[in-house]
Parts: sequence; structure tokens; C-alpha cells
Amino acid sequence: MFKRILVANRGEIAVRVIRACRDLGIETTAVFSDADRTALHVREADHAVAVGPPPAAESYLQIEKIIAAARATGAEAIHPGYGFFSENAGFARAVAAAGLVFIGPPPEAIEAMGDKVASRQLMASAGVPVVPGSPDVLTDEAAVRAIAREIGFPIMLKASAGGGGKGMREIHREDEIASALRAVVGEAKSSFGDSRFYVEKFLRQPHHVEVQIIADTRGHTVHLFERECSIQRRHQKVVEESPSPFITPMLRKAMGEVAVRAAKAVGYVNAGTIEFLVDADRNFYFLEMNTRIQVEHPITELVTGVDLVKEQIRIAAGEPLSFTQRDLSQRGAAIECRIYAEDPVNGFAPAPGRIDSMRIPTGPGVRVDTGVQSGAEVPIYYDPMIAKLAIWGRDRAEAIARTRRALDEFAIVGELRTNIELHRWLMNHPRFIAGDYDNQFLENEYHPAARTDADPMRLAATLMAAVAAHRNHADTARDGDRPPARASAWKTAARLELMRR
Ligand code: MV4
Repeated sequence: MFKRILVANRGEIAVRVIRACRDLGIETTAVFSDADRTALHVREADHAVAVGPPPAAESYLQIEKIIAAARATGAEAIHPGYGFFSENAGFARAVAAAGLVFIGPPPEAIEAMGDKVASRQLMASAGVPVVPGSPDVLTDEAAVRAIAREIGFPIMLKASAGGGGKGMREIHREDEIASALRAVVGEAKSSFGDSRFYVEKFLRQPHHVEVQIIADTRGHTVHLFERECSIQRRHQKVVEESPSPFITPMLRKAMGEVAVRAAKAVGYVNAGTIEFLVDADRNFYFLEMNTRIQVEHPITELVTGVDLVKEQIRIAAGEPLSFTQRDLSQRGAAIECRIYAEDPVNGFAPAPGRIDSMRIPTGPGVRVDTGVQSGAEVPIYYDPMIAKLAIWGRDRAEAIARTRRALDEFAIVGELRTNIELHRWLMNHPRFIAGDYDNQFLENEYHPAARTDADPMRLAATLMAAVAAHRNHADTARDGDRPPARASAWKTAARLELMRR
């Protein structure tokens, strides 16, 4: 087993990987930008190396600096987390060339799954169902017309190099083809430097359901069931749950088997996720594979009892999986709420800033993964996700009740804004409670005016808390004390509850 691992990431996922290393008795090296000098992941690691200025392109995305940091601190392996270098075949190769171990899949698997058309072809030939559409890259408008006549409208035009919702357009009529084509080619060129495109049948209001897989170097590949990820906004996941309330036991078994077949077809090793679209008739189709540990992995850990990050490290060290498919089952239900530093009242714009004080929920079934703490500054340079609330219950109803309780305990006070109110709204929505939602639900139903902090009793309670905090300060202050360095409790309360109206 490794003695020391470098964690090539920041925030909650860096802390998550450091925890897995601690559990395995492995030392860690953190890397940090100038904006993260005092960040939690730096405090938690055994060693830490500065890698440059705040912009990720000048620090966390500098291959040479990361590898030099591993060398300088004697790390033998590098865990990329998610984002940054996690799906970069060039980085994986550079790590290996430096005599270090990349804790992730082989670079060939990353590459094979990075190209949409190539991965569609590979999956189709392996017997994995793909959305009906063009078998190959298309070259012109006439080819799009021909496919559309064959499979019928509506269709979806997608950039071959696309992902995350960029470079795709719905087309409902023949006369929309030309303008959609211009839009997709333009976006594909500017975002990916690759203007190739293809066509799929457009599925109406599908579910996004993904299957976690994991494979060792000894030829064992298993799946760890599904995550329902249809609660999204502008291609940003907001809540995920496992099991999916939309999936039947038969479908679950079929999707799990197909996911394992897909992983084997690309020679996959380590943890990965097969994304499917499931249509209203519960037909499922391969969409893409994520060749990394994902943000939402904790809900799979909660229902299966498997520590996925620990398994990733063991696999990279050449050890066999510590379980077989028959050992795995879904026990109970888990829900993850992504807490973003964003302002729902201001079009969900990122709203980072200082956290004056934070209360993290605890209690039965509660897990919080975060990279910040009271007094921390959420930097403007990175992803605005600041915490993940992952809840387990014996069944879905218990998980929802516990999520509501934990959200009520959660308090983040400071100059930043968060989407906690959105989660409180969602956990009380009759359709979420009934498990009756698809990928349009959040965008169609959530309007920040519906937020529950407009409740006058909540405002009264916050003001009373501010009075109590103010009195407490007055009672304990002595002559010669300096005034509070930060805004008074009065000002904080006013900012929280009044100024955002
Ligand atoms: C689709 C689709 C409908 N039909 N493909 C969005 C992100 C990208 N990974 C794939 N996406 C979609 N592809 C076909 N053929 C609808 C979406 C889609 C979506 C999928 C899952 C969850 C949320 C979504 C929101 C908008 C569009």
C-alpha cells in the first residue's frame, strides 16, 4: 500500500480524499493556491505545497507543479478528485511517466469515453442501448435532414466533444435545422475547438439515472446500483437520491448489468459512472461515462456501506475489490443536497464571500462533506459548491424527514448567500415527497418567491436571536475591549432577512 498520496484538488473533495487516506493509515500532501492558504484541506493534510496564484489555470491545473509537489514530498500516488485533472488523459500519462500512480482509470478509457460519437459506437457494438440517432459524425445539413426523416422529429443536435449541456439544440421542425446547426457548430468551435456533431432522437422529460461501477486490476467489475439525478438547474445537479423512486427492481437489475458490460467494454479500472437517460416509458439509453469519482458518490456509500474513495486507493495499489456483486445491496435510502454559495433571489448568480459563522447539522443519519468552516472566505475563483448534506434513512420517507430536520439545523451566516432555502422548499414539495419528478421539475416549479424565509415567524426568530447575541456581547464586554471586528448581530440579521427583499 502507498505510504503517501498527493491530493490534486481543493475544497470538500480534497478533504474527503484526505479522510480516506487517514482511514487507511496513508499520509497526505495537499496542494494549494494563494487563495486557499488557510483552507480546510491544507489544515487537514500532513504536508502542503503552494502551487501558484488563485486562478486554477495558474495553480491547480499546472501539471509540472503538481508532479513536482508529489516528488518533493515523497508522495507515490496522486488522487485527482473530480473536475481539474480528473478526466485528463494527458495528466494521467504524465503522472505515470513521472513514476507515480494515477488513482483513476487508464488514460485509454478516459479518451475513449471523452468523445461522444466514439463512445456511442463502442457502446452500441458492446450491446449497450444508445439513444437512436446517427451512427457516425455528420458533415452537413443534408445529413441532418436525412437522419431526421429516418427517425422523425423531434431530434437533438449535439456536439461530439460536448458535455454538461453545452453545444446541443432541440429541433422540432425541418425549418429549424439550419439555425440549430449554426448554433451548435458555433458553440462547439468556441467551447471545445471541435465542431463535429451528430443527431439523437429527442427524449421528452427524461430522467437522468446513473449507475456507479467499480473495477479492480484483477478483472472484477461490479455495480453499486443507481443514483437519481433529475433534480437539476441549467445542467447543474442540485439534489440526488438513491434508490431512484422511478426505477423498478427489474429495470435496476438490467441497468446494473448493462453498466458492468459498458465498463468492461472500455477496459475500465477504478470507480466510474455510467449515465443513462430513462424515458417516460422506462426505456433506458447510455448517454456518457464519467471516468472519475463524482460529487454525489456519498449517497451510494450510504446505501451500500462501501467507502468508494478507499476502494479507489486500494485498487490503484493493485489490491482486489474487498467485495463481490453478491455482497452488495441497497439498504434504506439516501439523499444529497448540494449547498451552493449562490443567490436564488439574484438569478442564482454565484455569491461567494466570508462565512462569519456556520452551524453544521449532526444527528442520526446525517453526513456533511465540506471544505469550509466558520471564518473561511469562499473564494470567487472556484466552484461555488461549499457543502454536501448527505442523509440516510431506513426508507425514503425517513430520509426526507431527516433531511428537513438537518436543513433546519443548517445555518451559514455571513456575506455569502446560499441555496439552503431551495432545499427546504424542495423537501416540503408534494411532488418531491411523492417521488414524482423528471428533469424539468426544478426549473418549472422553483421560483425564489416561494422561499420559506419570507415567513414572518422566521424573521421574528432571527431578530430575537440577534437581540440575544447583542445582549450577550454587552454583558461580557469589559472596559478596554475592542469593539467587535465584524458587523454586529443587528447588521447581520438585517442583511440576512431584510436587505434581500
Ligand atoms: C438529451 C435530452 C433529450 N434527448 N438527449 C443534458 C446534458 C447532457 N449530458 C445530455 N442532456 C440531455 N440530453 C436526448 N437525446 C435531454 C437532456 C437534458 C437533460 C438530461 C438529464 C438531466 C437534465 C437535463 C436537462 C436538459 C436536457
